[in-house]
Amino acid sequence: MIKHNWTKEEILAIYNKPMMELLYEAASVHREHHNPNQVQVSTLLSIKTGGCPEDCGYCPQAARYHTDIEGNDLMSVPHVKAQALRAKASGSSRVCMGAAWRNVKDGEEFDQVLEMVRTINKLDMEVCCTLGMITENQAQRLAEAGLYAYNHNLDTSEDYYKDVISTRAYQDRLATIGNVRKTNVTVCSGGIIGMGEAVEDRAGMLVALASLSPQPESVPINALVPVEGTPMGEIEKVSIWEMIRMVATTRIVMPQTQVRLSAGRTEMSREGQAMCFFAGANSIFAGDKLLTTPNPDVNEDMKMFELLGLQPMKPFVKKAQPETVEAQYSQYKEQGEKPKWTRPGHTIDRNEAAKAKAKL
Ligand code: SAM
Ligand code: DTB
Ligand code: SF4
Repeated sequence: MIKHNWTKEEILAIYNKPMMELLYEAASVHREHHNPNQVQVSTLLSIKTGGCPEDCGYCPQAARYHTDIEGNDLMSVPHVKAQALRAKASGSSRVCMGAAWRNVKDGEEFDQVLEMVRTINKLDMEVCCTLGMITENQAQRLAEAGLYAYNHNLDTSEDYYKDVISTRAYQDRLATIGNVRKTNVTVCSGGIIGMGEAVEDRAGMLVALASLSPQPESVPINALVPVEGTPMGEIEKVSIWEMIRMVATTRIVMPQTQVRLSAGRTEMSREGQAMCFFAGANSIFAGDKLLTTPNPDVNEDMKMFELLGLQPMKPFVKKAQPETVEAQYSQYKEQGEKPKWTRPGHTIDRNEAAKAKAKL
């Protein structure tokens, strides 16, 4: 039986346990539900980089901040296919395509993304997309193309979200996750630690994720990668112990979920990552780049796997491969909807300061 009604207090009590107790409990839950020697490996691909209209305080792709990233228009389908084949050859079972969009708009670009999904699914790899907010119809069209997972992070607690982003509301995130849930696409939703949030906010995010029914099939735990020019560029990096506590707590409250050790691995030693795997992490992002920031070298990761006796998981172990419906046979046509996603528009001082600095 999966427990969905975790309280913040219960989660905090787990998070703050003596480290050895926490590790023992998390590792025990992990073994009950998963093979502890298997780790799912995903490769990220930024199919549309930079120029995003949102003001997410952590994100180097927000157009309003001045960062050094190189922006790109939407990638072509053959380019994506070539990258997916490379990822497959290096042991990845999943490709996660990210676009710096606020939300998906029906039209040529979305059609091109649907073709990317069809192409990768036909390579017998799990396909994930993270494209911002989507409607139910858009989720259905992605499902029909053969999408395996949709990533849409809650990022932090509902309270702290207001200090991170002013261009959309927590409810919009939950609504998109709800739209994905109406299809057979699995849900990937997690967050970031080290953005200046309190431990209570980490627990608050886990309450929100664990209360979803069913719980997300995967939960990425990112450590903030502070990028110069963003409002969070100067924040001190989070300690490995906090990462281990967060992974272990996530594992305990969401026992069946794939817990993904996500951004921030370049700062972690092998020993630190091994503790995270012991504490229940069973997925990573591989490849020398995340979306715009560095990630450990694939060969180094494979050496780490060998050292720890870990094996990359095969695709479709947890859920069968979806079928791909070709565009001409599609049941779900574009509706040209204009959904009213929220724009709360409150002011976040550090976001405003970073924007003002970028203008100078
Ligand atoms: N635009 C889409 C959205 O926001 O959902 C998809 C791409 S967005 C870059 C995906 C996720 O990357 C964010 O939700 C956030 O959790 C993570 N992310 C972005 N910048 C990060 C950073 N500097 N450090 C850690 N995680 C980050
Ligand atoms: C997730 O939770 N982390 C990934 C993926 N989902 C899309 C993205 C991490 C991005 C880190 C900053 C960058 O490289 O731009
Ligand atoms: Fe845009 Fe996503 Fe970055 Fe926010 S996290 S600025 S929505 S790309």
